[in-house]
Amino acid sequence: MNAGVTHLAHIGLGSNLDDPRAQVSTAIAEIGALPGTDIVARSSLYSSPPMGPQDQPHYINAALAVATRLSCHALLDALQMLERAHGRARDGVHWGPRTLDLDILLYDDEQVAGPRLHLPHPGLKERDFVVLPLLEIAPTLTLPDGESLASVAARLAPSATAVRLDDA
Ligand code: A4P
Ligand code: MG
Repeated sequence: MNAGVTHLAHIGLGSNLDDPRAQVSTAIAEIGALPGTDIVARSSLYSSPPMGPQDQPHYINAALAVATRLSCHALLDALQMLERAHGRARDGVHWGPRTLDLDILLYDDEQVAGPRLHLPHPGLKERDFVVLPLLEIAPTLTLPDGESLASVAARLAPSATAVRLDDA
C-alpha cells in the first residue's frame, strides 16, 4: 500500500438472507470504517429477483463509491473479512443465497485478471442490479473499456428487474 495515494473504488453490495436491508446498511457503515477509506457516495437500496437458482429470496442490492488508500487486494481482503463477519457461508451453491456479498466493481481504471481478483468485476455489464445503483451514484462514469455506464444501462433497460426502493 502506498500511504500517499488515494484510489476511487466502486463496491457492489448484495444480500438475500437474515434481514437483507440491515445487512447492507450495516456493511456500508463498516466499509466506511475501514482504514484509509472514506465513503464518497452511496446509492439507494434496490430490490431484485435472484439471478441464478430461483428457489431463494429476492435480493437487496446497493452500490458505494469510496476513496481508499488500500490496494485493490487489501480492499478485497477487508471486504471478505466483512463477509465472514456477517456469517457468510460459502457452501458451494453457485449464485446461492448469502447474508452478504461484497464485490469490487471498479478500482480506478484498473484492468486485472488475477487468480483472486478480476477488475472490472466480470458480471458488471450484464447485471441491472449492479448497473442501476452504480449509475445512480456515478451517472457520467466511463468504464475502462471506454463504454459509458449510461450506455450499458440503456442496453439493459428493456429487461431490467431491479427496483429502487423509495424509502431507502
Ligand atoms: N473475485 C474476483 N474478482 C472479484 C471482485 N472484483 N470482487 C473472486 C470480489 N471478488 C472477486 O466470489 C468468488 C471469488 O471471486 C472470491 O473468492 C474472489 O476472490 P464469492 O463471493 O466467494 O462467490 P460468489 O459471490 O458466490 O460467486 P460470484 O460468481 O462472484 O457471484 P456473484 O457474481 O457475486 O453473484 N441476484 C440478485 N438479484 N442480486 C445479487 O446480488 N448475487 C449473486 C452472486 C447471485 N444472484 C444475485 C446476486
Ligand atoms: Mg461475490
